[in-house]
Amino acid sequence: MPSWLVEPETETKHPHRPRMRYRTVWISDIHLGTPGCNAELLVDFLKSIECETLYLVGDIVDAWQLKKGWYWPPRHNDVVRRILKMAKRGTDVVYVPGNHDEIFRDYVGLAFGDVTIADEVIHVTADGRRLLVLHGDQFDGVVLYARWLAFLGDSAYTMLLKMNGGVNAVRRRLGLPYWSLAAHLKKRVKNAVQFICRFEEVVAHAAAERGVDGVVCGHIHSAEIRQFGDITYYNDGDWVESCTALVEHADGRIEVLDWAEKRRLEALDKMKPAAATGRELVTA
Ligand SMILES: [Mn+2]
Repeated sequence: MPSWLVEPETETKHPHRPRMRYRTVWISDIHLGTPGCNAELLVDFLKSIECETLYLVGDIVDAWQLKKGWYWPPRHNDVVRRILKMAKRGTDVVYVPGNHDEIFRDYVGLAFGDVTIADEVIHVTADGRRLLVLHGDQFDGVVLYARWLAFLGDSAYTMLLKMNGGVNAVRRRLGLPYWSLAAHLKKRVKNAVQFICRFEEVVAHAAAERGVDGVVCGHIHSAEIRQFGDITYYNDGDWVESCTALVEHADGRIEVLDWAEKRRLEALDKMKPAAATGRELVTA
């Protein structure tokens, strides 16, 4: 076992703070190995929760960026160590790789210690709904050519889905940078909103075809809960731009948790004089 796994963690603030309990937690698009990753906030979040199942919904490690130039500060170890600690303490940790960590897709079906790796999973909520859990990059090609596909039909749709994975596998072998729809669209900001809408529709459509009640994904860094007919679309957001997670309560209720916002509000609250918030009366 590498030494950094057994060494004590770098920070031990709030050792006795009570943890928030959830049945399930979904996080994705952490992008460890890049300066954009909000590792401190994520460790703070993971230390604040307890859950039966933790889904890592892809792009946890950014292998494409690491290949370009190594970037791995100690706080990125803290994230990995915290997740492994949760797994060791009994949380069922399921890792569903994404496009930036697709190297792990070669290990689907295997378990690393207490962490299971799967390409996609069906999660059953406490109220009995079946949710398809996958990263979401599988649909990039479909989203890009959605308008054409309306004319070309289902076989073209299936072909595009297969091609999407193939294209990047070949690019990886040739040492070319990763091609992503998200990056492609960032250059054309005007289309970003339209793209997000279309992505949500395409994913919900795929879920409907699979006969599930809903779908949980990440990939587009945009946390959301939306209803498309009978299908509920859930996106857990990211830990680069927004610092969000999806949480399932004991009764099956699922909500987006905006951790950065929550911490911001708490900090603001502390700055207010006690009389103004009425806090004295509440705690006295
Ligand atoms: Mn992705």
